[in-house]
Amino acid sequence: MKLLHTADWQLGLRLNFVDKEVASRLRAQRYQSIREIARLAHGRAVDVVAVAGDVFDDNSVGPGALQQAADALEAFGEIPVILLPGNHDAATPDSALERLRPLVADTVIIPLQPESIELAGAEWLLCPLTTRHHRGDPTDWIAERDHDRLRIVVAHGGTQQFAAGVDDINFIRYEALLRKGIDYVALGDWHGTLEQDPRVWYAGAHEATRFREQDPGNVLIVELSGAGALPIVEKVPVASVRWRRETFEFQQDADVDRLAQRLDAIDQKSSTLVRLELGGSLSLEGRERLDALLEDAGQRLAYLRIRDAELHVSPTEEELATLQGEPGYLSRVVTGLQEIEDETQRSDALMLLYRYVQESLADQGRLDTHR
Ligand SMILES: [Mn+2]
Repeated sequence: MKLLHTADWQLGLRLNFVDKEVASRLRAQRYQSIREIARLAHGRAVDVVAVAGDVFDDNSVGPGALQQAADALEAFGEIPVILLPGNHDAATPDSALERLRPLVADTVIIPLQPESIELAGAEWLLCPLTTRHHRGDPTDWIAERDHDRLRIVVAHGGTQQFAAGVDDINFIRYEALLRKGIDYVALGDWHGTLEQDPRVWYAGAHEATRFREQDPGNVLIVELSGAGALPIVEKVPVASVRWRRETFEFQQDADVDRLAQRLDAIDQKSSTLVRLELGGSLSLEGRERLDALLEDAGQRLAYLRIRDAELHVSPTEEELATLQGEPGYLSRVVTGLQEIEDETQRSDALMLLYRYVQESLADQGRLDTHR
């Protein structure tokens, strides 16, 4: 038996922090990647595709999103596809998956209640969430093994106790579950690919949804040779949108050029989101060049998030001399600014003054040429 395990497609994801036009392009990409998954499923001759919850990002998705999902699902043809309701698309009265059902073929299986079904010679134990926050273990209805066929669980929820007190919501006690005689547990909820146990895996989101995720963008091809045998699990990357985290430290102004080269080396910029963490220090002029560079990069990348709280400006002697000019009011201002203790505030204030002085010098130049 060969299974393609995927999860957390989060179709309809809004991506509110991204420019509107880009966000709609990235949303479309989530459907397009489903067609890639279907191509892989046919190429590897898988018997069943299981999507372990959060097919939709939200139950409130409209008819357009439902139709796009239905159209993408056509690509699986005769291969059975299980779409499990997760916490984002729980089988509540407003269930998006329930509304999807009339739009898709009979080969698409949408369990709205916990149930055991026979498919491709195996028993499938489907554990949909029927409420967003299920108090308890969504797999606890599963009985002990009483046959020699494969037993595969498809469920959505957490397996690690992150904080005391909240760990009983959608919480899967996988060790107890495995003791009931389970060959493979296909999980969703955690957006990175993660092996919890040789028989218990998170496939992760097929396309990332945020920068913090660890190793998203894959699906799993799972081979199960028979009841009791350990599964052979292969991770296959499918994402077409990249989310990159970069850090960069400035020691001198010339480093701005190094950063420019590094940003330029990113391929497929229009479908790459970058979170850039900056540190170190630059002169006022260096910071000005950096800002121009970042503005340009931000327009060419799908999205650029800048974290620069640890980047400070330290004016050169020349810059200070230019700012201070003749002894007088401005000179006293600059001296005052340099005494600001908070590094971020001092940097911001000096940059502001620097830009003001640059602009006023430029105006002066324009006036001079008109004379
Ligand atoms: Mn999810």
